[in-house]
Amino acid sequence: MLIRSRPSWALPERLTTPEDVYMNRRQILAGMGLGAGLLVSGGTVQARAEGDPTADLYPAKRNEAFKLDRALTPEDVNAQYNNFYEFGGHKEIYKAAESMLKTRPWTVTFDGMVEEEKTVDFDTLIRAMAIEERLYRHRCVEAWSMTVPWTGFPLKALLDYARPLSSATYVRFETFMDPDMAPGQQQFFYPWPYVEGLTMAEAANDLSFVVTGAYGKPLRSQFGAPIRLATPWKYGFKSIKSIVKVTFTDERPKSFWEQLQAQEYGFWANVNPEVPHPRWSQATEQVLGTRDRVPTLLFNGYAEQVAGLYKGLEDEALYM
Ligand SMILES: Nc1nc2c(c(=O)[nH]1)N[C@H]1C(S)=C(S)[C@@H](COP(=O)(O)O)O[C@H]1N2
Ligand SMILES: [Mo]
Repeated sequence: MLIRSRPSWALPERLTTPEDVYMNRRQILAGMGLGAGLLVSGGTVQARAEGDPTADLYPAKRNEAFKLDRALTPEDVNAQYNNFYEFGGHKEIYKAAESMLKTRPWTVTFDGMVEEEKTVDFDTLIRAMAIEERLYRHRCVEAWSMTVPWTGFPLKALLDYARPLSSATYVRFETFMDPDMAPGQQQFFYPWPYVEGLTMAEAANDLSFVVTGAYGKPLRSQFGAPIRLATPWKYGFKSIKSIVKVTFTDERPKSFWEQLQAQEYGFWANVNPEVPHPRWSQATEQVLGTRDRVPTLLFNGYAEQVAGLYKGLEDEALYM
C-alpha cells in the first residue's frame, strides 16, 4: 500500500512540512472538531441514514450490463477507508464526515453556458431521474482499488436536465465550501473548494455516472453524500464528492489536485498501468479488504467503452 507516514502525500514539495510541524497540524485539526467526530456513536449514524428523505427510492434495480471480475468490497471496509480531504487528509475520516456533513437542505446549481441558469433542490432533482444500480470498479491514483455497488443515474441524463449550449465543451463540478462544517477546508494551503471537470464527450459517455446511493441505500456521508460522480476509467480523484455546482464552459477546468500539484495530477487522469506516477508505479493495485495485489488494467478495464474518446488526443497527457 502506498500509505505514507504523513497524510500530505499529494502536497507540492514547497508545502510539505517536517514531521513535527505536521504533528502540530494534527493536534490543531483535533481541536477544530475532528476529534469530537470520533465520539459519535454508530446508533446516531444509523438514525441519520434511516431518516433520509430519499430512502424510499432504494434499493434500485441493478443494471446487469455493468459486471465485475471480482468480489464486491464489503460495505464496512469501503465505508471506513475514504478520501474526503474536506474532513481530513487521512483515510479514517468516516466518523468526522458522518457527524459533520449536513446533507439537507442541499441544492445543485447549473450555470455557465446553459439555456437558463437554475438551482434545484436535491430531493426534487433525484425524483426527476430514473435511478439504477451499477457494479463499478474504482482505482485510486494511490494504487489501491475497490468495487462498489453504486446507485444513481447516467451523467448524460443530468446534462439533458441542465440543457447546456452546444458551444459548451467542458463541464466543471464543484464541491460545497463551508470551513465551519468541514475542518479540512480550514487548511489554507489547499485550493478549496474541490473542483473537477470532464469534456462534454466524456460526460456524455454511458459510463459517467451520477451517484446518489451505494450498497442499496442513499449515500453515506463519507461516500460524498448526497450526490457525487463516478468515472471508473479514471483515477479516483476525478470522482468528485458532495457536488453543489455544475458549470458548463468552453475553458478546460483546473481541478483541485491539478491546482495543487500539476506535475503529478492532470486533467485527463485515465488509468494506465504503463504510465507511472512520478513517485510510484501504477502497474498493480492493492484490492481493498483483501491481501491481493493485482495487475492494473488500461482504462481500469473499461477500454472498450472509452478508448474511442481519446482518438486524436494522443499528444495530451492522457494518463496523469
Ligand atoms: N470533494 C472531494 N471529492 C473527492 C475527494 C476529496 O477529497 N474531496 N477524494 C477523491 C479521491 S482521491 C478518491 S480515491 C475518491 C474516494 O471515494 P471513496 O471515499 O468513496 O472511496 O473520492 C474522490 N472525490
Ligand atoms: Mo484517490
